[in-house]
Amino acid sequence: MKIHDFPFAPNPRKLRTYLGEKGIEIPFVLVNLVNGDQKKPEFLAKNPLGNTPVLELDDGTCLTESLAIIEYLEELHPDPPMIGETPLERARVRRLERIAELGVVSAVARYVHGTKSPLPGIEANPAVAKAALESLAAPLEVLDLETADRPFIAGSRPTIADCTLFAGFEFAKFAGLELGDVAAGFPNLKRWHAAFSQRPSTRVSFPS
Ligand SMILES: N[C@@H](CCC(=O)N[C@@H](CS)C(=O)NCC(=O)O)C(=O)O
Repeated sequence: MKIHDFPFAPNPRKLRTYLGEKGIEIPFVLVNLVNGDQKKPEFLAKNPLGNTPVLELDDGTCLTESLAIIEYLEELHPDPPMIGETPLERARVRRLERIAELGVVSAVARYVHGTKSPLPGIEANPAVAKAALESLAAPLEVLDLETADRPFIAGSRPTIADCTLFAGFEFAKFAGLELGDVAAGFPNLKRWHAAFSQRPSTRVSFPS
Protein backbone atom coordinates (compact mmCIF):
# COMPACT_ATOMS: atom_id res chain seq x y z
CA MET A 1 0.00 0.00 0.00
CA LYS A 2 0.98 3.64 -0.39
CA ILE A 3 -0.71 6.96 0.21
CA HIS A 4 -0.52 9.82 -2.26
CA ASP A 5 -0.93 13.06 -0.38
CA PHE A 6 0.20 16.57 0.51
CA PRO A 7 0.74 16.53 4.26
CA PHE A 8 -0.36 20.07 5.11
CA ALA A 9 -3.74 19.89 3.36
CA PRO A 10 -6.62 19.07 5.73
CA ASN A 11 -7.91 15.77 4.32
CA PRO A 12 -4.42 14.26 4.13
CA ARG A 13 -3.70 15.67 7.60
CA LYS A 14 -6.80 13.98 8.98
CA LEU A 15 -5.69 10.63 7.53
CA ARG A 16 -2.11 11.05 8.77
CA THR A 17 -3.30 11.86 12.29
CA TYR A 18 -5.53 8.77 12.19
CA LEU A 19 -2.59 6.59 11.06
CA GLY A 20 -0.44 8.02 13.85
CA GLU A 21 -3.04 7.28 16.49
CA LYS A 22 -3.47 3.73 15.19
CA GLY A 23 0.26 3.07 14.80
CA ILE A 24 -0.24 2.09 11.14
CA GLU A 25 2.76 2.74 8.89
CA ILE A 26 2.12 3.24 5.17
CA PRO A 27 4.64 4.96 2.87
CA PHE A 28 3.71 8.36 1.44
CA VAL A 29 4.13 9.70 -2.08
CA LEU A 30 4.13 13.50 -2.37
CA VAL A 31 1.48 15.13 -4.56
CA ASN A 32 2.53 18.76 -4.49
CA LEU A 33 -0.81 20.55 -4.64
CA VAL A 34 0.81 23.98 -4.84
CA ASN A 35 2.68 22.92 -8.00
CA GLY A 36 -0.46 21.39 -9.53
CA ASP A 37 0.67 17.73 -9.40
CA GLN A 38 -2.96 16.74 -8.75
CA LYS A 39 -3.95 17.81 -12.28
CA LYS A 40 -1.29 15.71 -14.04
CA PRO A 41 -2.53 12.74 -16.09
CA GLU A 42 -0.67 10.17 -13.98
CA PHE A 43 -2.42 11.37 -10.82
CA LEU A 44 -5.81 11.82 -12.52
CA ALA A 45 -5.55 8.15 -13.51
CA LYS A 46 -5.56 7.36 -9.76
CA ASN A 47 -8.24 9.91 -8.85
CA PRO A 48 -10.17 11.60 -11.67
CA LEU A 49 -11.33 14.28 -9.22
CA GLY A 50 -7.70 15.37 -8.81
CA ASN A 51 -7.64 15.53 -5.03
CA THR A 52 -5.87 13.92 -2.11
CA PRO A 53 -5.48 11.63 -0.25
CA VAL A 54 -5.45 8.49 -2.38
CA LEU A 55 -4.75 5.06 -0.89
CA GLU A 56 -3.18 2.81 -3.55
CA LEU A 57 -3.36 -0.90 -2.79
CA ASP A 58 -0.65 -3.33 -3.82
CA ASP A 59 -2.71 -4.52 -6.81
CA GLY A 60 -3.03 -0.92 -8.06
CA THR A 61 -6.58 -0.37 -6.82
CA CYS A 62 -6.97 3.26 -5.74
CA LEU A 63 -9.30 4.32 -2.94
CA THR A 64 -10.23 7.98 -2.59
CA GLU A 65 -12.22 10.04 -0.05
CA SER A 66 -10.43 10.37 3.27
CA LEU A 67 -13.29 9.05 5.39
CA ALA A 68 -13.80 5.99 3.15
CA ILE A 69 -10.06 5.29 3.40
CA ILE A 70 -10.19 5.60 7.19
CA GLU A 71 -13.21 3.28 7.43
CA TYR A 72 -11.42 0.73 5.22
CA LEU A 73 -8.28 0.84 7.40
CA GLU A 74 -10.40 0.67 10.56
CA GLU A 75 -11.89 -2.60 9.34
CA LEU A 76 -8.41 -3.99 8.63
CA HIS A 77 -7.02 -2.75 11.97
CA PRO A 78 -9.81 -2.62 14.55
CA ASP A 79 -7.50 -1.92 17.54
CA PRO A 80 -7.45 0.57 19.10
CA PRO A 81 -11.01 1.39 18.05
CA MET A 82 -11.25 4.90 16.62
CA ILE A 83 -14.96 4.83 15.67
CA GLY A 84 -16.42 3.50 18.93
CA GLU A 85 -17.14 -0.04 20.05
CA THR A 86 -20.94 -0.23 20.21
CA PRO A 87 -23.60 0.93 17.74
CA LEU A 88 -24.43 3.89 19.99
CA GLU A 89 -20.78 4.85 20.47
CA ARG A 90 -20.18 4.62 16.73
CA ALA A 91 -23.19 6.84 16.03
CA ARG A 92 -21.92 9.42 18.53
CA VAL A 93 -18.40 9.42 17.10
CA ARG A 94 -19.69 9.67 13.53
CA ARG A 95 -22.09 12.48 14.48
CA LEU A 96 -19.26 14.55 15.96
CA GLU A 97 -16.92 13.73 13.07
CA ARG A 98 -19.55 14.88 10.57
CA ILE A 99 -20.07 18.14 12.47
CA ALA A 100 -16.30 18.63 12.45
CA GLU A 101 -16.03 17.88 8.73
CA LEU A 102 -19.15 19.51 7.30
CA GLY A 103 -19.44 22.35 9.80
CA VAL A 104 -15.81 23.18 10.52
CA VAL A 105 -13.31 21.81 7.96
CA SER A 106 -15.49 22.76 4.96
CA ALA A 107 -15.99 26.29 6.28
CA VAL A 108 -12.30 26.64 7.10
CA ALA A 109 -11.46 25.58 3.53
CA ARG A 110 -13.84 28.22 2.14
CA TYR A 111 -12.31 30.78 4.50
CA VAL A 112 -8.71 29.91 3.63
CA HIS A 113 -9.35 29.83 -0.12
CA GLY A 114 -11.52 32.96 0.05
CA THR A 115 -8.81 34.83 1.95
CA LYS A 116 -5.61 33.77 0.23
CA SER A 117 -5.63 30.35 -1.34
CA PRO A 118 -2.39 28.36 -1.23
CA LEU A 119 -3.56 26.59 -4.41
CA PRO A 120 -2.94 28.01 -7.89
CA GLY A 121 -5.90 29.33 -9.86
CA ILE A 122 -8.22 30.14 -6.94
CA GLU A 123 -9.04 33.84 -6.60
CA ALA A 124 -9.53 35.43 -3.18
CA ASN A 125 -13.20 36.19 -2.48
CA PRO A 126 -13.80 38.31 0.65
CA ALA A 127 -17.58 37.70 0.59
CA VAL A 128 -17.07 33.93 0.60
CA ALA A 129 -14.48 34.23 3.37
CA LYS A 130 -16.80 36.39 5.51
CA ALA A 131 -19.77 34.02 5.12
CA ALA A 132 -17.54 31.03 5.92
CA LEU A 133 -16.22 32.70 9.06
CA GLU A 134 -19.75 33.49 10.25
CA SER A 135 -20.86 29.92 9.65
CA LEU A 136 -18.14 28.53 11.93
CA ALA A 137 -19.59 29.76 15.22
CA ALA A 138 -22.52 27.31 15.45
CA PRO A 139 -20.64 24.02 14.88
CA LEU A 140 -17.74 25.18 17.04
CA GLU A 141 -20.18 25.98 19.85
CA VAL A 142 -21.71 22.48 19.65
CA LEU A 143 -18.27 20.86 19.74
CA ASP A 144 -17.10 23.15 22.54
CA LEU A 145 -20.06 22.19 24.72
CA GLU A 146 -19.54 18.48 23.96
CA THR A 147 -15.89 18.74 25.00
CA ALA A 148 -16.55 20.53 28.31
CA ASP A 149 -16.27 17.39 30.43
CA ARG A 150 -13.91 15.19 28.41
CA PRO A 151 -10.34 15.15 27.14
CA PHE A 152 -11.21 14.19 23.56
CA ILE A 153 -14.00 15.27 21.24
CA ALA A 154 -16.06 12.10 21.64
CA GLY A 155 -15.00 10.87 25.07
CA SER A 156 -12.07 9.54 27.04
CA ARG A 157 -9.96 8.42 24.08
CA PRO A 158 -9.11 9.70 20.60
CA THR A 159 -11.46 9.01 17.70
CA ILE A 160 -11.81 10.07 14.10
CA ALA A 161 -13.66 13.17 15.36
CA ASP A 162 -10.39 14.41 16.89
CA CYS A 163 -8.48 13.70 13.67
CA THR A 164 -10.93 15.66 11.54
CA LEU A 165 -11.29 18.61 13.90
CA PHE A 166 -7.53 18.82 14.41
CA ALA A 167 -7.05 19.05 10.63
CA GLY A 168 -9.50 21.95 10.56
CA PHE A 169 -7.75 23.80 13.39
CA GLU A 170 -4.38 23.41 11.68
CA PHE A 171 -5.60 24.44 8.22
CA ALA A 172 -7.23 27.58 9.67
CA LYS A 173 -3.76 28.76 10.71
CA PHE A 174 -2.83 29.13 7.01
CA ALA A 175 -5.10 32.17 6.99
CA GLY A 176 -4.03 33.32 10.46
CA LEU A 177 -7.23 32.05 12.07
CA GLU A 178 -7.23 30.45 15.53
CA LEU A 179 -10.52 28.55 15.68
CA GLY A 180 -10.63 28.66 19.48
CA ASP A 181 -10.86 32.46 19.19
CA VAL A 182 -13.70 32.65 16.65
CA ALA A 183 -16.80 34.55 17.84
CA ALA A 184 -16.92 34.73 21.65
CA GLY A 185 -14.25 32.05 21.97
CA PHE A 186 -14.34 28.33 22.69
CA PRO A 187 -12.33 27.57 25.84
CA ASN A 188 -12.92 23.82 25.84
CA LEU A 189 -11.80 23.48 22.23
CA LYS A 190 -8.74 25.64 22.95
CA ARG A 191 -7.80 23.32 25.79
CA TRP A 192 -8.46 20.27 23.62
CA HIS A 193 -6.41 21.68 20.71
CA ALA A 194 -3.45 22.57 22.94
CA ALA A 195 -3.41 19.07 24.45
CA PHE A 196 -4.06 17.19 21.19
CA SER A 197 -1.28 19.13 19.44
CA GLN A 198 1.21 17.50 21.82
CA ARG A 199 0.41 14.01 20.57
CA PRO A 200 3.04 12.37 18.31
CA SER A 201 0.28 11.57 15.79
CA THR A 202 -0.01 15.25 14.91
CA ARG A 203 3.60 15.70 13.75
CA VAL A 204 4.06 16.02 10.00
CA SER A 205 7.09 15.97 7.78
CA PHE A 206 7.40 16.28 4.03
CA PRO A 207 7.80 12.94 2.24
CA SER A 208 10.95 12.61 0.13
N1 LIG B 1 -13.90 14.73 0.12
C1 LIG B 1 -12.50 14.53 -0.21
C2 LIG B 1 -11.87 15.89 -0.44
C3 LIG B 1 -10.45 15.78 -0.95
C4 LIG B 1 -9.84 17.14 -1.18
O1 LIG B 1 -10.53 18.12 -1.55
N2 LIG B 1 -8.52 17.21 -0.99
C5 LIG B 1 -7.82 18.45 -1.15
C6 LIG B 1 -6.77 18.61 -0.05
S1 LIG B 1 -7.55 18.81 1.50
C7 LIG B 1 -7.08 18.47 -2.49
O2 LIG B 1 -6.33 17.55 -2.76
N3 LIG B 1 -7.27 19.53 -3.27
C8 LIG B 1 -6.57 19.72 -4.49
C9 LIG B 1 -7.40 20.41 -5.52
O3 LIG B 1 -8.63 20.49 -5.33
O4 LIG B 1 -6.83 20.86 -6.51
C10 LIG B 1 -11.80 13.73 0.89
O5 LIG B 1 -12.31 13.71 2.02
O6 LIG B 1 -10.78 13.09 0.64
